[in-house]
Amino acid sequence: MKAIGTSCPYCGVGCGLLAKPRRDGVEIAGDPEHPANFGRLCSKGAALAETLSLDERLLRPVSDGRRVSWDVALDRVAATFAEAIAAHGPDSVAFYVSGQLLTEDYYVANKLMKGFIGSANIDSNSRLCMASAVTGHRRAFGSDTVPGTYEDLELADLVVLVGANLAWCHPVLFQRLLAARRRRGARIVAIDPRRTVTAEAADLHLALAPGSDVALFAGLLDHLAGHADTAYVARHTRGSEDALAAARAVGLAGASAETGLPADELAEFYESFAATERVVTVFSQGVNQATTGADKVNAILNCHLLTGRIGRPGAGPFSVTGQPNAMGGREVGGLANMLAAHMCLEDAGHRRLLQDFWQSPTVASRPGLKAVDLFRAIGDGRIEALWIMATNPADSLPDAHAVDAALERCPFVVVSDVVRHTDTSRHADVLLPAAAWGEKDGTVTNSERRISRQRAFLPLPGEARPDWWIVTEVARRMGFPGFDFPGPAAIFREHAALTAAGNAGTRDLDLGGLASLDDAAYEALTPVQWPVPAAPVVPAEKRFFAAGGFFTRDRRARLLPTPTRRPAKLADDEFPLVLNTGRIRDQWHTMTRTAKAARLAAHLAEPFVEIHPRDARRFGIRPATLVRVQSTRGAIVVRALVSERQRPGSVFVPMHWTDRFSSNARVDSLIAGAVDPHSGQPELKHTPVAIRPEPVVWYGFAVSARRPAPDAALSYWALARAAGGWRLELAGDAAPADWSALFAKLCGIRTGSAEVHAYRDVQRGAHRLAAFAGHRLLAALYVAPGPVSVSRSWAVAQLVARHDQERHLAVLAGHGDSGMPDAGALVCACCIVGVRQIEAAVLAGADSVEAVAAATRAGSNCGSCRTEVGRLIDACRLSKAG
Ligand SMILES: Nc1nc2c(c(=O)[nH]1)N[C@H]1C(S)=C(S)[C@@H](COP(=O)(O)OP(=O)(O)OC[C@H]3O[C@@H](n4cnc5c(=O)[nH]c(N)nc54)[C@H](O)[C@@H]3O)O[C@H]1N2
Ligand SMILES: Nc1nc2c(c(=O)[nH]1)N[C@H]1C(S)=C(S)[C@@H](COP(=O)(O)OP(=O)(O)OC[C@H]3O[C@@H](n4cnc5c(=O)[nH]c(N)nc54)[C@H](O)[C@@H]3O)O[C@H]1N2
Ligand code: SF4
Ligand SMILES: [Mo]
Repeated sequence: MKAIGTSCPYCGVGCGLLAKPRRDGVEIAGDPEHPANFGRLCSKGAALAETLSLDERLLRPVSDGRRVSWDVALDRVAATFAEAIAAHGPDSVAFYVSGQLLTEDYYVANKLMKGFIGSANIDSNSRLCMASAVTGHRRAFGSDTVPGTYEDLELADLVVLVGANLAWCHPVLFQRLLAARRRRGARIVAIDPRRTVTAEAADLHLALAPGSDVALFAGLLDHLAGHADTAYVARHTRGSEDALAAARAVGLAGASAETGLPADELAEFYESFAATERVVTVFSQGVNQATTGADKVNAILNCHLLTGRIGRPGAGPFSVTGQPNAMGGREVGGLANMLAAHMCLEDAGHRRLLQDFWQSPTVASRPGLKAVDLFRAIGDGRIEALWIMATNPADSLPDAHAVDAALERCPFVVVSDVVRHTDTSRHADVLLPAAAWGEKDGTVTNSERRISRQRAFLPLPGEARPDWWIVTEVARRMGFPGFDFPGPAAIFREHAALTAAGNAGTRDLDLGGLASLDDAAYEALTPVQWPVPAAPVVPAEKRFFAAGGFFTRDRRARLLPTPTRRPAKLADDEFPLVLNTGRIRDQWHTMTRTAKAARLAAHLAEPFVEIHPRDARRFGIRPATLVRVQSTRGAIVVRALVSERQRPGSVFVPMHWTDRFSSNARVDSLIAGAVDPHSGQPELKHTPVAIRPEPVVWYGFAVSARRPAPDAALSYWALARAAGGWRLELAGDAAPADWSALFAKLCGIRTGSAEVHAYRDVQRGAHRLAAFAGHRLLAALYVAPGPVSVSRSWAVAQLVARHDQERHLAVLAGHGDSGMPDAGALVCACCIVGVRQIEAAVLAGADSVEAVAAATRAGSNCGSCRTEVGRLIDACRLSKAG
């Protein structure tokens, strides 16, 4: 069969893929022609084929826990929303949507809420992600415009990465940047409190105090006062005097005091910025997710505006988007304070234009509730009906326990998802089965404003339906005209036409040139960067603002004074450490899809807290033991990862683990949910916490062919896929009366159908049990008083090995004496290469990342692990030297 061109459902880099359905599955490869990735993929993209199975999928509508037909489910949703609106008004209902919807899905959801229900209560998980960037852009440019393109990262001589762990979160873009640096030499500066893999690859790492970015960039602006592009500033901007005055009050000394960075380190950065024409500043969640997020953004934009370094090849500020369609969501206005097509809610002319275009009874004129406030309103009983689409707020919103309580209290909760069981769907009255990636059609827009098609290459399974269809069916059942779309192409045409309506160069987003695509042209659409006006006067510009032309009334940009402010809550005696949260390389958000791929679980298989050795000593925490992390809002229990890369005084916990995969590791249950006053984006990277050892008396590790059923009586558990089955970490605060009974219950071993071997070392307090059915290992459990030292990859390999009597004993012994080499913890997820294999290659003489790649293939595909490989080479050298 022919390969079908589509795009990746994960990050905002928006890589193009080729999907080739085969008899035994689907083959996924990078699309060599796609201008985002030119054929490259990262570990998550490369593992997509392993996430497509239908197990755990939601395939039928469910109402009050029972399977129902689509008609019954849709009628109930439409009737309940209509009743709530009739009884309590349009603001008594809300949609909470996602940057993972396709543009067409998003467009109809926004149209229904703002144009027909008549409320602006539609907000998105983009509030947790891009809101501060949107606010910063609109305050400075008069529009939510990302001026540059990916190519700029390759053309720049200085790339500043602020609060962006690009190596793990935008891996293909990072690989493009590193390749360009190798080719033509460029300097990379990373600004992040942690020494991330990105920071390690940088030429300079500024490990600033958490939350101090405004001061750092105010100091830079002050330094740049003598390097301004005076012509650009005079012709195209306003506000530089006030911004510079505020920056002068900070200065180098203030920046050094606030960031905790030595003045000479800062000065080195400031001078290289001042001396380099081609500078790109890339920023992400270390900037946006803060109560000072919008000001951080403007502090960065100020520096580029003052020097006129914007919209030119290799120069500009660059907000990278997280989700595959964060940008598309902003285009259709899917946030509570925006209208469709980059129009403004506050602008009566825009509202009139929209109402005329939609022929709708109304258009919302007041901003709706932003995500965090929306869930507070739900908790207070102010929302009668809520519809959640393509997001998992019980895990990803701050104050997660309060979110649970709010969802329980809400009279009517609808969830559209692709997965049957999530922490959010457990609160739903109605569950609607959405078509997943690979089954649905539409468009997404990536970080560089490039619109790409997602195409179906699989049939719709069960009764799953695309999100746009679900929304339009409900709209029609509510009696609204304007939702009779035969398919996504027709929705896209309407969206494109709206962006051009009454535009005439007054709005940045103009897709007029795509408004009359027929179905065949839509089907064949190749990646295209906007703007795409109907009649381009000059050859379409790839970048914005090199010659001004901002979207404020006077067409000038604004520099804003950004006085420094501290985060909402600082560490104190009771909560002495600052909790930072974020992502790991191989998982996507709440793991509903990436957790299906065994190789993605092999990199980091457990929730953890990264702690600096000094803090670990101070709080009595030994490596690999369990730690309780406590805040004013809640507590979680996770594994200690003691590491020099962490900043003393701060700890880091990944955002990914949910109640589906661990006993108690939802990090958002610790976060209070203070928001930026301008953007409404919550402070997700700065929560005061306390840590202490979790009192457990035994630790366990199990592998099992069947999905284990961990028990609430355990102090801790974490579950992950493994080749041929599952792996489970566990721990308890009291020894069970009967280890065999615990083992049988955990791993579903039925007496009589399995041969169980047990081994006990009373002196060491160790227990080992293994169950076999003939040549097959069903499950094995290793228990010790401290963290279990059995090699995980070896144990996992036993699940698919053939076993005879002798090897039964080897399994119990917990080591492979049968010639099966132990690969160690996985480093390269693309080519499945472990730590031990890399160490062996280094000992055999491979002394560079390239040599290791030649010997083991590690790092030869997406390259995301190359920094880790480099670190291993250094470590081996050190240990050889020592
Ligand atoms: N593997 C993977 N990739 C992803 C995702 C995923 O789930 N997994 N999700 C996607 C999404 S939706 C998003 S939004 C992006 C996010 O991409 P990133 O923003 O790069 O990722 P994060 O890990 O959330 O945070 C980035 C960094 O901000 C740092 N930071 C914390 N506080 C501060 C501070 O005060 N100042 C500065 N300068 N830095 C700080 C953190 O230490 C962290 O290293 O990733 C996208 N890509
Ligand atoms: N502490 C902390 N919290 C954070 C962050 C952080 O850095 N730290 N980051 C924040 C950010 S930037 C983001 S973007 C959010 C992400 O947080 P979420 O959006 O909550 O995370 P996901 O796991 O991506 O949730 C997507 C859901 O949609 C479902 N889904 C997948 N495809 C489809 C589809 O086609 N249709 C439908 N209807 N459903 C689908 C998935 O199964 C899943 O349940 O988390 C935020 N929360
Ligand atoms: S970098 Fe990776 S996750 Fe992001 S779009 Fe490309 S393949 Fe997908
Ligand atoms: Mo995000």
